[in-house]
Amino acid sequence: TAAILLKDYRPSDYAIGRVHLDFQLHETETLVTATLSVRKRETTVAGTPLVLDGDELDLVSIALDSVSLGDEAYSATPQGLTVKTPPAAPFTLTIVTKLDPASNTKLMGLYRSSGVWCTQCEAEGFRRITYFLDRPDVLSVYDVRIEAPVAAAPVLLANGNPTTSGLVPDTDRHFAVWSDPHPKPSYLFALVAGDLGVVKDSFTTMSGRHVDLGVYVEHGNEERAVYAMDALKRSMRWDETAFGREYDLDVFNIVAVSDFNMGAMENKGLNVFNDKYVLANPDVATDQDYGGIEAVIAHEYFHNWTGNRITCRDWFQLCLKEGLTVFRDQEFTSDMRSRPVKRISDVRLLRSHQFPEDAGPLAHPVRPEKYMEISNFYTATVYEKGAEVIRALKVLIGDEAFKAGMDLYFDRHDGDAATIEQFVACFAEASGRDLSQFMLWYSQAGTPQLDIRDDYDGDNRTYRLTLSQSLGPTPEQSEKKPMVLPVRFGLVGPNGEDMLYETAKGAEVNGDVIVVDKAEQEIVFTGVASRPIPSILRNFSAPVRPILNMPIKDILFLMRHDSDPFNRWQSASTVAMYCLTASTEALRAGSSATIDGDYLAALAEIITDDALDPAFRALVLALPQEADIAREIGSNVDPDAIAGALRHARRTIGSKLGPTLDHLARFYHDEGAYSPDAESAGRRALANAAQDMRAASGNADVHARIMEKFGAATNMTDRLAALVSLVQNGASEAEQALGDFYEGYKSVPLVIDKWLAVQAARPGARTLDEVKRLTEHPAFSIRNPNRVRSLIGTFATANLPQFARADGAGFDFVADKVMRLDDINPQVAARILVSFRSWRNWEPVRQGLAEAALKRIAAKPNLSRDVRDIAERSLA
Ligand code: HT7
Ligand code: ZN
Repeated sequence: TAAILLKDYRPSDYAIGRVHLDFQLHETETLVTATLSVRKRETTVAGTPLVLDGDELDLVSIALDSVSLGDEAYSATPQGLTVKTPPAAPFTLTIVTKLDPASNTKLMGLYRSSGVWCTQCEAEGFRRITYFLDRPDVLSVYDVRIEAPVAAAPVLLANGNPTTSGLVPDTDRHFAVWSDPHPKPSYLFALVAGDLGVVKDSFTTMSGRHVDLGVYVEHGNEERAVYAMDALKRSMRWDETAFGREYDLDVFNIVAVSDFNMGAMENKGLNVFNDKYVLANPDVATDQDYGGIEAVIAHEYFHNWTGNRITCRDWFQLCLKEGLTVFRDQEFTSDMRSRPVKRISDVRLLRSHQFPEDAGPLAHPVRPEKYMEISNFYTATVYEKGAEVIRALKVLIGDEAFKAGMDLYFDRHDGDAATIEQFVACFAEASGRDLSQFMLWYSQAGTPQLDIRDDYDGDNRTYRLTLSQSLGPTPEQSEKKPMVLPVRFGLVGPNGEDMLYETAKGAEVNGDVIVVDKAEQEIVFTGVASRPIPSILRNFSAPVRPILNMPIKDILFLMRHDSDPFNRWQSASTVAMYCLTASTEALRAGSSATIDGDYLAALAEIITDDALDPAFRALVLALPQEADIAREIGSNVDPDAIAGALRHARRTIGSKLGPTLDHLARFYHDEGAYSPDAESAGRRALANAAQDMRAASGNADVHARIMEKFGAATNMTDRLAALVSLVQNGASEAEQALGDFYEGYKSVPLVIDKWLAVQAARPGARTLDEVKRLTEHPAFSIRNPNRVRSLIGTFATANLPQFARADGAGFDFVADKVMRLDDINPQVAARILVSFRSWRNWEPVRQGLAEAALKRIAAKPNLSRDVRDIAERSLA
């Protein structure tokens, strides 16, 4: 199959103004009758064939203006339908297709999950339901009639507002009709039919519109949907106050399903969710789960404006809705919780997921220009870097102009299928700034490196800051141009406060932002009383990789004193990384690991500083992970040496700061009733981080104490934290705890996911056999994406020493599973395969083994387009 190119975009020849869909749902098969109002576009030559997309479709009949089409008038395959010479005047096309949702294991189109009929149409799933112009720039008004057995599907839902419903006389069936007045692309279509429980509520919008809200879940889970409902109402209010955006239908429904390829889907008025992002109570959900639910509920709701009312012209513009909606959900969480803690968490996620993507064979621009399979472009680059680019734009033009630009965008493009150029033009207009160089953020792949050097001249009281940017080659992009980097900064004086200066020359400096837009810039500050320590890239103002060239003692100073919480955390992380990479090198050279005493002292100071938010302190205590260290080292990576260095650092901190950690674990351990709010979650995070570091000391009494806490825990956050500490730190109680956990939660699949993940991440050579055994466990199913991600995904991404074993057995296991999954669910298979992407960074033996595994996958007969695309790009 040929690649799709952005430069080949052209509008469709035909428009489809109205769509009427009739679904006849039966246990054995489903008949779909699609009645399409088709109109030739003005510029289309009369008689131009109408070419509709399909995917594995079975055509039953086709009629044009109610007259059956003869064989000579059309051609149809499972992959498409062409009406050879359509009339020049508007016409109606009636297409009947037959589907078998129960055998749809790809979970795209119409499928069944635990007996519930549900759909997933983004990006190209609608074409698995009926033949259509399945592209985001074809906007239609939909009416949907669903007919199903009353017993199997008492609940019948679709997009828009409900109109009529009733029993079908003389049958065991009923029907419901839904109408969505807002023109939408086919990827936002949704239908759900099943026997579901519901939590109902309502919301009054800022203009007084009454909206009925429903969260549908499996019977018995209603109480676990209450938090999701609360998050929904908070999201609706926040979008009104923060962005002036109001909801626009009479109902808003959310349905939780247990088989889902991604996190959730923003279908108009009918969001469908992976149940992981809906269901929560303190017994089964952790603080992290509550945070995830709040963020994903908000994200999908915010799509109503950024994605649904203003959609994408084509899939290359995916970041138009995803980057912007991630930015919006990040802002929501920052307002609901702690802004600095959210910023640090988001940057950690960006570094762990997006930086490796940008540095490897799968690198692509935030707006790609070419794809083989669009499902493979729902990436951290499109989502997370896409959000970072918008955040950088806000820093560059300022809050006021950013707000004016957003208002202009909503005003001007409501109802459009828009492009990134149109989006950025709104900010150029609102700010009066030429943003053509800024557009490079959308077209150049890779993470820019920002090299920082400085020099202080005491005699003249001048301080010189030299900032140079560079961007290495990425696939199909060898030459790069300098970008616009808004660099937030401060010059930190000896008392820890920011110093004043008289003038700054050599670059545009707006308040505390330096605008770097050339390959190298020297900024000269005058009137600087003494040598400052530069605090650069405060709040991570642009998605770049800073190279500090600073002595450790200066970074330690920032760790203790920087007024910017992000850079305080960053400095702690930089020093820890320095120690860990040095130790890794030492271990490989046959000497021993060490840890800087000054770092230990600064760490102790921060974690015991009661003036600081406990959640922030927990983040400072969380050391870089194995994958972070591997990324920092970059090439010739030996994961065993990294694991050794990390073990040593944790063991040293765990014993040297023993009493401090014990105190924190005790003091911040909450005995009261559980509340998922950010402050309580922060206290638990600090207590559990301290407990975990303490457990790393290997002290048997500590392990015994944690085992007690495991048994006595009154919420899942503390129980899981104890289990992880026991298993990760090789406690003799680990086996018992794992067994108890399984017995306690075997009826709750989402908790079993945690049980699977803890075992997949377990250190030690026995883990691979254990993971293999677990793939045969009754709790595991290769058909359920959550189970697959928890067991196989965790093994491949969160257990580097075992995934990248020196004997290649870890690579082989994951490759085997990818090939098996390829026949069942190619999207999930391709996502798991992405874990190989940094294979060229391993030391030569592992590199060879990983390459062989990738080649074995690439050679599999009937490989899906999804997996082929990832395998081939990884090997290129
Ligand atoms: N917009 C949604 C994307 C999505 C998706 C994409 C491909 C295959 C399955 C999928 N399920 C959901 C999710 C979001 O970003 O909001
Ligand atoms: Zn999204």
